[in-house]
Formats: sequence, C-alpha cells, structure tokens
Amino acid sequence: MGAVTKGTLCRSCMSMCPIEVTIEDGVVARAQGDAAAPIYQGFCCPKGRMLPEMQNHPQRLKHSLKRQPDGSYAPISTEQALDDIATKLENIISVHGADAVAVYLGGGNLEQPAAGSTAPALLKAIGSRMMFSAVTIDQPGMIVASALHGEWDGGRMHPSTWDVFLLVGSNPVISKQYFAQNPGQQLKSMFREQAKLIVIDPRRTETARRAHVHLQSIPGEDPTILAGLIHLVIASGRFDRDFIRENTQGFDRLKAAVAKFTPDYVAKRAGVEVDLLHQAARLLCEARGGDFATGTGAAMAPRGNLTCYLASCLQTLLGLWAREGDLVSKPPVLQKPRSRRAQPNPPVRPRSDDIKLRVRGLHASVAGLPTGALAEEILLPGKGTIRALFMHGGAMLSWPQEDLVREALESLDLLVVPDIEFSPTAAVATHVLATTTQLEVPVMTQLCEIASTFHHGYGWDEPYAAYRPAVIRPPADSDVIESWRIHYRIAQRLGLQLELTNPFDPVAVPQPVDMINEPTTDELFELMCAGSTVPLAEVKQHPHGAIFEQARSIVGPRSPDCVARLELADPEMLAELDKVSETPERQWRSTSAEWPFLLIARRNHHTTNASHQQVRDKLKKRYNPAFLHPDDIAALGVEEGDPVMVASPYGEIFLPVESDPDLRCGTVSISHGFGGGRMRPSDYMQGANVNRLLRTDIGSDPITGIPHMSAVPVVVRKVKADAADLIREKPHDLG
Ligand SMILES: Nc1nc2c(c(=O)[nH]1)N[C@H]1C(S)=C(S)[C@@H](COP(=O)(O)OP(=O)(O)OC[C@H]3O[C@@H](n4cnc5c(=O)[nH]c(N)nc54)[C@H](O)[C@@H]3O)O[C@H]1N2
Ligand SMILES: Nc1nc2c(c(=O)[nH]1)N[C@H]1C(S)=C(S)[C@@H](COP(=O)(O)OP(=O)(O)OC[C@H]3O[C@@H](n4cnc5c(=O)[nH]c(N)nc54)[C@H](O)[C@@H]3O)O[C@H]1N2
Ligand code: SF4
Ligand SMILES: [Mo]
Repeated sequence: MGAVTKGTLCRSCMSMCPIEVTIEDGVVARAQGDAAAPIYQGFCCPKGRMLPEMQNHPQRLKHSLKRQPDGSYAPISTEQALDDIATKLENIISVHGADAVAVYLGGGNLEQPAAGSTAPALLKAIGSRMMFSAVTIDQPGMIVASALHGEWDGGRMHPSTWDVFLLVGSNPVISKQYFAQNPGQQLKSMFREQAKLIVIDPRRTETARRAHVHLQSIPGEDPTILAGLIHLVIASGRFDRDFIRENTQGFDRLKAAVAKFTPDYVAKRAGVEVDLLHQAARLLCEARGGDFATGTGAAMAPRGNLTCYLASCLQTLLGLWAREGDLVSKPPVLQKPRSRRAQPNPPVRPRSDDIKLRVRGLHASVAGLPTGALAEEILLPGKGTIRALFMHGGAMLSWPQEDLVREALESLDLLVVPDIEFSPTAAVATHVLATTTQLEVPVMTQLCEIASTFHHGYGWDEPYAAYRPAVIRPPADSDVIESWRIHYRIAQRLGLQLELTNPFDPVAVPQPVDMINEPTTDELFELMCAGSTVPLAEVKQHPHGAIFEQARSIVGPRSPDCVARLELADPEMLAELDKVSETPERQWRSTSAEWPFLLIARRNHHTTNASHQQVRDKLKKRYNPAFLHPDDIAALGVEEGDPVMVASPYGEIFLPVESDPDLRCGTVSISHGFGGGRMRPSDYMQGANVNRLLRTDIGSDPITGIPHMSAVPVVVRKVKADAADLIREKPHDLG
C-alpha cells in the first residue's frame, strides 16, 4: 500500500492546527504541521504529534459497553445500546417529564463538532431545557460582564492596530487561548516591536516572560488591581472623553467607586510594586489601539464577574474598540454575515427567569445553566429531578468536588458517555458509546468561529476557514459511532424531528434534518453552514484552508437613532467592588495559619483537560505535580520529587512537588484533568484530581454558579513517615 499523506485539523485543543498525517500501509504513522496552510506557519505541538499514538492505542475503545447490575461493563453492539438508551429515555420522560433529560457539552465536543449542533437539537425535540456546558465552569464572567456592561457592536480592535494588550490570568503560550495560532511566534512578532504586553498573573508564565509589565499579584486580587488601574487612568485625565460622553453612562459613579483604590493601597493589597502599576497605567493611556483579555485564572478566582466587568470598563474608558472604517476582527466566514456598527449595544439582564434550578435559587444566565450546581441538582429528588444525562466531557476529572460528582453521576438512571477510551468518566456511565476518533471524521472551522462570538480568545482575526475530509476509516474490527449520530439515531427511535440552529445567532432559521435518510456528516455540515458568508462548498476547494477576502469587512457608521450606552456603573458590580475594599485582606482571601497557601489553576503543554488519559505515559505526563516556589519547598523540608499532601477543608490529594521559581511564594499551582478515584499517599505518581479540593457551594457565583476554582486556600504538608514507607513498599506502576 505504501505511504500517503492526508491533511486534517488537529482538535486536541481549540487551536485547530492544520496538520499532515502520514499513513503507512493503512496505519497512521506520523503527524506534523501543514506548512502549506496559511497563518499557522506549520505549527504543531506535542499533542498534535501524538495523534498517531492516540489513533493506534491498544486500549482504544472499539466497542460500546453497558454497565451490568454488578457494576461491571459488558460489550454491547452500538445499535443495541442505542435501542436500550431510547427505551430508557422514553420511560424517564413519561415518568419525570422532558426536563429530566440533560446534556453537558464540554471538551468531548471538540473532536466531533457536529455533536455540538445535534445535542441541543435533541434536547429541544424532547422538550427539555436542561442544556449545560463547560462555559459555566470556565470563564462565565466574561459573558456576564459583557451583558452588564453592554457590548460594543463594532467589536474589538484588529491586532494590526494594537499598541497594547492587557492579559489577566491567562497563559496563551501554553493554553493557546488568545493568539491561538502558533502563539509563541505571534507573541514574538507582536510584542517585540509593535505593541506592549501587560500581564497580571501570580506566576511569571511563559507568556509573562514576554511582557513589558508583569504584575505578579496575589491570586484573587484582580478586582483590586483593575480598580487601581481605572483609578490611575481617570486621575491622569488621559482617557477618551469624547467616547465616554457619546457612548457611556455611569462615569462619575465608577470614578467614586475606585477612589479608594489608590496606587499605594492596591500595591500593598495585591502584592505588586507601585512603580509597575504606574508603568502599566502609562502604557494604557498612551495606547491608541489595543485589546484586553481575561483568562481562567481571572474568572475562576473569587469575584470573576467583577474582574471581567472592570476589564471591560477600563477598555471602554480608553475607547479601545473598533471605530467606523476599522477592520472587523474575527469576521464570520462559515457563519452568516453580520454587519457591525460603531455604536454600543445596550446592557442586558444576565439572569434569565424562565429556567430555574432548585439549587441555591440559581437560574439560567447569559452563560447558560450553572454546571457548578448540576451534581447537586441531580441528587435532589422530587419534581424537577434530572435522571438522564448525555455527557460530552470528562466530568469526573473536570467538575469541582469529585466525590459529589461521582455520587450524582452514579445515581442517574441513564448516563451516556461517548468516548474513545475507558476514561474515569466512562467508568461511571450506564452506557459507554465507542466513538470515532478525530482522524476518522470530517472537520471544518465553524466551531471556533462560533466560540469567538462569546470568547475572543478563539477563532481567527483574519477571515480564515478550512474544511478537511476524514483521514482514515475506523478499524475494520470496530463498532464505533460518530457522536452526532447518537443524537440523530435516538431522535429517530423516539420519532422526533431534529432542527439545527446556531444558539448564538438570535435570528437563526432552524434547519430541519432529514430523519428518514440519515445524512452524511458533510450534509450535516451544509445545514450547519446554511447562509454562511462563504459557502462551505467554496471553502472545500481550498485543501489547506484559506483567507477569504470576500468575508473581510469594515465597521459601519453609527446609526442616527442609536441611544444605547455602555454601563460603567452596574449597581451589582459596584456593590461587589465596595465589598472588596470593606473586607480585610486576610478575610477576603480566607487564608489562615491553618490554610496558608492559595491554590491556583494552571494548564500544561502536554494534556488538554481530562482527554486522552491513555497516551499520557508516552507524553511522560501520567501525573501532575504540585508546583511551589523553591523557598516554599525548602520551608516544608522536602525535596523536588518528594510526595506532598495538598489539602483544603474539603479534601486532600497526594502528588510530587516540583520547583517553580516563577511562582509567587505562598501559591501552589496544579493542573486539573488528572487522577480520579480514591487516593492513597502511595498513589502520588498516578495523577491527582485537584477538583477533590473544591466544593460546588463554596463561592458559588449568584449569577453563573461557578464556585471558587482558583485562589483557593489550602495547606501543603510533607507526607508523614509512615505514608512514605508505604510508598517505598509499593512501587507505583506507571504503565
Ligand atoms: N480544578 C479545575 N477544574 C477545571 C478547570 C480548571 O482550570 N481547574 N478547567 C475547567 C474548564 S475551563 C473546562 S473547559 C472544563 C473541561 O472539562 P470537560 O468539559 O469535562 O472536557 P474534557 O475534560 O476535555 O472532556 C474529555 C472527555 O470527554 C469525553 N468525550 C466525549 N466525546 C469524546 C470524543 O469524541 N473524543 C474524546 N477524546 N473524548 C470524548 C471523554 O470522556 C473524555 O474523557 O474543565 C473545567 N474544570
Ligand atoms: N495545553 C493545554 N491547552 C489548553 C487546555 C489544556 O488543558 N491544556 N485547556 C483549554 C481550555 S478548556 C481553556 S478554558 C483554556 C484556558 O486558557 P488560560 O486561561 O490561558 O489557562 P491557563 O494556561 O491555565 O492560564 C491561567 C493563568 O491564570 C493564572 N492565575 C491563576 N489564578 C489567578 C488569579 O487569581 N489571578 C490572576 N491574574 N491569574 C491567576 C495562572 O497562574 C495561569 O497562568 O485553555 C485551553 N487550552
Ligand atoms: S496546539 Fe497542539 S493540540 Fe492544539 S490544535 Fe495545535 S497541534 Fe493540536
Ligand atoms: Mo475551558
């Protein structure tokens, strides 16, 4: 057969790097960046290069599984599993009503983006409103902030115009959130000459190293710093008065609210140098173009909404939004065209009254239903109970409070987990559906474009799009299904009509799916792209993807009858800001002699969330260390590689300690997506689930339900001698 090379887009993260996959004698042998693709310059990270290992992994799930009464799993044909699921669903709906069926769309959606359209369509056809997603345990604060502040219709400034970029709690070099295409290269060319980078992060990250000003702050103090920067900008008088007069309201109230946040107060409280604060403010005031961005660090720490809101206010004060005649950034290509005007869209209420959970009075919000409360909601019996869940993600490792998540998921009558491996989340399912891998299905770029409409860290600044057919067929001895077909075939069995719609397009026309003759994925893609700026058929003509000049657009003039204003003084946000200054620092942070460290979130280069557990050995990343500053390691009396216990008031994990001189003292930084299940000290090299240290009801945000997931008080302890003995007695199995 020889060797052939085929192109696809890696979906092991949202960068969607174009890659070339070499197939030798029918077996995927190599993957590397596609040098002929625009924008990316041939970039491909270690995860992309690992795609052959993932594809060929001996433990790849080739057959679906059903949980048996004794808790074991037995193979079942995928069609039989679907019959079984459909029967159970009918039962659940007739006893408990349609809202007893829920969907969680998380990282599992990425590899097979069509499922992101069919899952909500299935729920809608059933009549259930219980649509959950990762957004509400990710960065919901950004969405809440733009609801409270209002959005600038012209959108963000195009990177070609930037003099400054402010980044709060995000590390694009590793996460590829912001600068998503070849971030190292982009940052180098952008910030070497053209623009100045300001980073707020307790760690001198791979990104912060390139910053002109790095504010290495105490975790959780982002509202303090942003209020301080607003204070300085207003005090300097160098804000955009005309823009504020024409487009905003609440300036005086904002000014009064930040009055207490003087540079000295902010510097002391947030643990940063006062000179650096002044420098940052100066760079902001001097900028004529720029953009601001918040990441998971900012949004997962306490008062993430407030951080994101203040970032928006600061950006508006400086007038850093695209004006009439400017290039539109993130233009739609595989979505419908959208004309943009140089004017505000008014604020909207962040809470939606119509869908309510029974937990903590939480509602659906602009960020969706609160996933942070889903486990508790499942465990509440009675009217409104959820009994069935389609899980497109790795909840066992990604949702806060692992024990509660396990209890909730195990209590369900039906838990459907599509997977390519028997992951910790598959291991609590009633039905595990073996799915196709990302190399076995076609791909197009629409998903990231849609994501960019609510998160500007994703998508493309240029009008880029790409489509690629599947690279390889599933193994001959397998019985796997593409995720979207699960929803389709269940709808068919229940006699339901699916209609696809873009949830972020308020005037989208639902596209009915042919429920008699099952479409191909390409046909489904056509429906998803109905009315797109550039027809999918045209995108398909460009095998390496292309920049579609016809989709480039400029911001139009303000409409004469526009009366909308951006809100600089949302009462709820300013009340929160008052609480910040009224609460003594220690109490604010909740640290104490007993819980002296702050745990912060972090991502690593080699893994994405909970995905791909089985190839982690090859990536030498079966475990996740606890990163500590060398001084903190010395004070604990341990050495690098030694096991430590990290505990919060709610749980404990064991993991090896690793030195990170770039971390702020007093912080411990740990990646999520590892470990799972009961943990003994001797398991410390197996990976530890940091979500054991969190609780869904601690800090639960009143709008989005996100609990505190960063800047969480913990203690780090040397593991006692008897536990260390245990470790010596039982050498861990890394295989
Ligand atoms: N403590 C802590 N918790 C966090 C975070 C944090 O920073 N700290 N981050 C949060 C964030 S931002 C997010 S987005 C969530 C992400 O968490 P999730 O939304 O749960 O996403 P993943 O962990 O990527 O999901 C991977 C799982 O999806 C399932 N799956 C379904 N279909 C497929 C498929 O086609 N292919 C593959 N490979 N798997 C499939 C598999 O079970 C797989 O294990 O985690 C959140 N949790
Ligand atoms: N390699 C890899 N890439 C990924 C993922 C992955 O798991 N692995 N996950 C993907 C997902 S789901 C997402 S949502 C994105 C997230 O993308 P990012 O938000 O960029 O995620 P991180 O790289 O964890 O960066 C978060 C930063 O916040 C800092 N931080 C923690 N607490 C605080 C705080 O209180 N204040 C401030 N200012 N900073 C703080 C941390 O030190 C860290 O540097 O990444 C995506 N890309
Ligand atoms: S950055 Fe790595 S994991 Fe993400 S799409 Fe590109 S190659 Fe894949
Ligand atoms: Mo995320």
